[in-house]
Amino acid sequence: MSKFIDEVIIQIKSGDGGPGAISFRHEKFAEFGGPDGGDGGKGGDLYIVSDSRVQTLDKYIPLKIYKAKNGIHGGARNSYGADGQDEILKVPIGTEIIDLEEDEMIHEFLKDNEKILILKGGRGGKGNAFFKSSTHQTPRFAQPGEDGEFKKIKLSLKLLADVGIVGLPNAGKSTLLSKITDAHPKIADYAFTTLIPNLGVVKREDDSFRYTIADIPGLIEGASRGHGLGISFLKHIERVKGILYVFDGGNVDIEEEMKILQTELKSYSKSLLKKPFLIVLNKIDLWEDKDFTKEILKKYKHLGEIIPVSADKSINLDFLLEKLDELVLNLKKPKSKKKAKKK
Ligand SMILES: Nc1nc2c(ncn2[C@@H]2O[C@H](COP(=O)(O)OP(=O)(O)OP(=O)(O)O)[C@@H](O)[C@H]2O)c(=O)[nH]1
Ligand SMILES: [Mg+2]
Repeated sequence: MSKFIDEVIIQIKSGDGGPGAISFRHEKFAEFGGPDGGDGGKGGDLYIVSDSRVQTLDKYIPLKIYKAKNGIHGGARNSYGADGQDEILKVPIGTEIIDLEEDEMIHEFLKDNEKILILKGGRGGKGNAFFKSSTHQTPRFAQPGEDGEFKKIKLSLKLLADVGIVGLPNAGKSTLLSKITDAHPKIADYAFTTLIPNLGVVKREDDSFRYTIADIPGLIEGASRGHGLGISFLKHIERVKGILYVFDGGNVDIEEEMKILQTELKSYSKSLLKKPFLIVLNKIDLWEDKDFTKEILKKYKHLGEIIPVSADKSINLDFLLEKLDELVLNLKKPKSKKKAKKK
């Protein structure tokens, strides 16, 4: 899966109603039979449904028209035309539908299997049999079917992850994701290995509790001005409950790096800075001097809770997971708060 399309503009149309029929009964001994033109069928509706088995929007062809079928026209002998078949478009959970003409959001899919009626099919036209009355025995007209509706929409996918991993390139974000979730992202010793977001699931052994983590491309200073890979992928962490800032323990000025990351996050959306976070100091296996870890933790403790780990050598990852559970569940026990105060 190398493609990851998270935005596409398409056109959609519901089916036109089938026209009603104009027809007259031909009876052997009746000079004029009565009108017997049947009604046309209803046009198909257009639905969009969220489906957890769909991961991206890459099956949608930009600007293509996705159509429901038209209703069939009515027939003689009062036969009704068949209704047109509905069209159902499947999208990943986390997709927003935006009406481009009105410039407004139609719907945001936050759950699996939500089925939303976007465009209603046109009504079928009435056949001439419908228009017969005591004063009008032989109507020679029928109703046309009602036109279906049309819209130009944008589908925009924002991943629905509980936690987002943010860091400079090469900090070891993808390595961490591969160790604590079921994901297998590409890992390499150069900047911008990750070009598209990766999503992984953290699972507990008894399957009682699970949550998702998104690993996004590395951020650099000036990303908001288009440097590196830019910041548009930050939309994928807009909805996370918490952020994991990951730092390369080889570069010891965490404060400076944190400032760079937060400046870029802020320029995307201030709300990202309001989310709870943990700081992960990665690659501590590279340090010979174990006291160095203590020193660093003390020096930067004003930045927030720092968890030293080695993603590559799996050091301290269980502790990190415990902290992540707390972050996600927001289950900070009062006990641990007291402890923190004593220190
Ligand atoms: N020594 C050591 N190396 C690590 C550790 N974690 C990751 N690395 C190495 O650091 C390099 C970068 O790792 P990635 O996981 O690709 O880093 P990333 O932050 O995802 O990088 P981008 O996707 O480019 O932003 C790779 O060579 C990893 O093997 C660690 O705990 N210790
Ligand atoms: Mg990566």
